[in-house]
Amino acid sequence: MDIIYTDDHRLRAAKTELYGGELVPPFECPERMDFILEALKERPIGSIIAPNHYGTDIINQVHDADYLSFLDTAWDEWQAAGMKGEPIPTVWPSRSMPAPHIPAFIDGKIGYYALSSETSIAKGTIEAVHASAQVALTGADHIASGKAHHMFSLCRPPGHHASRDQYGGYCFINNAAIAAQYMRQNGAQKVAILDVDFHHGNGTQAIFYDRDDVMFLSLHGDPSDAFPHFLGYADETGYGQGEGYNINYPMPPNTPYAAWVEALDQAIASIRAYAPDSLIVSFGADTYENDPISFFKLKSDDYFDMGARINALGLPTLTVMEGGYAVKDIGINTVNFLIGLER
Ligand code: SP5
Ligand code: ZN
Repeated sequence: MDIIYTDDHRLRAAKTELYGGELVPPFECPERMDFILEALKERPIGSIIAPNHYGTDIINQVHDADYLSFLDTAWDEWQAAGMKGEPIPTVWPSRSMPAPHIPAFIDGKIGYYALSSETSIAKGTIEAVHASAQVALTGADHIASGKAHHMFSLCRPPGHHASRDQYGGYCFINNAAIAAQYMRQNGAQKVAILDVDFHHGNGTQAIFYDRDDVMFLSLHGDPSDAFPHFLGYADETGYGQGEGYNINYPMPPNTPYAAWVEALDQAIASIRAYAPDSLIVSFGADTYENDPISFFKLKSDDYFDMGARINALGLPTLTVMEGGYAVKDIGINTVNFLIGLER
């Protein structure tokens, strides 16, 4: 399996994350990629190739134009307003203030377009975000054109928390969603997205919630106990045409692989019944027992089995990198998954 990767992710180097009431160095850091590249060097599974450039057409189909232009200028506007730290929202259009107007000043805009406050925007963020999107589109192209049966888009920043018009959870452009949209426009009638990151893929769910041409399935920490808290419950099953094409598997703290894999097998059975032309896996290594911000108990060897079970579907499969913050083991766990996928 070849790997799409670019060093441009390093342009995303925020200094701060709001965590536990303090500003700490971001969990979602450039070193995550270094450990994955290192593990791929020790156990090579294919060539590492640079992304192609597909422009912004597909991105514009998935995200709103006003949101994308906000991302383009957020850092500059924050700077121009004389703020000292990194852009973090402090006010939202909450239940008592629905938002018929998009404010002009950056403090208001950032609250409008953010779904959470841990994710600082920084100088270079938007460049890295667009590079990550091209990494996803390149992987989608290799699968859609039939050039490859398996492909790994080593995206950073991740994407699954980003919706049509909101960023957060370390995500800005939804890489898996644009990959799915690309595949739909290039031969695939039906695409399934299986999200195995520890966190619910709220952005991906929201983007495809009313569609039956892209099925979304997510295994994750119960949102009652875990980020993103407000989406990812089992009773969210899709809307309109999309009814029945969204499936959530929330699981409690300390879930071990033995229990997690029962949900995986159910998800795999639903994907098989849907019979998509291709599969996208939103892969996060934050299900790992030592992840610093998550609460599942998967062990490194479990990732082989996870990959092998998904591969048994026999579908052309694009794996897109999402989260994983136990940095020193993220490479081992990710490469274990990729090796399992080719078993
Ligand atoms: C892509 C991805 O994995 N994004 C995750 C974003 C999570 N951000 C909020 C984390 C809040 C964690 N609180 C955990 C308390 C653990 N003691
Ligand atoms: Zn995650």
